[in-house]
Amino acid sequence: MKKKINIEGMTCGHCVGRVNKALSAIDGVSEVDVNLDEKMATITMEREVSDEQFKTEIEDTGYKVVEIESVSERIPRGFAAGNFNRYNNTFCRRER
Ligand SMILES: [Cu+2]
Repeated sequence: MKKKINIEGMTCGHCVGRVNKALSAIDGVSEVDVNLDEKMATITMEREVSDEQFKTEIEDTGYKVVEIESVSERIPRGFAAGNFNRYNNTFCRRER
């Protein structure tokens, strides 16, 4: 599961580090990528984390959440659901 969060107020690498740290500390979050230019945090979750929780964490850290978008993981045609590797989010074309 992935979410993209549009964050207002980050101005430098220090801000990125603070947001990254706050988001990484949330239980259920496995990976965080914060892009300063795009004002966007991309979150990978092991299980569902509510938008409300992300919003609270980010705003407590001193930044503003503009929008939270859930990113669906579409399984490409030709791949069985079981061939989807959740660990590294890749599709494995192994023989059955
Ligand atoms: Cu900064």
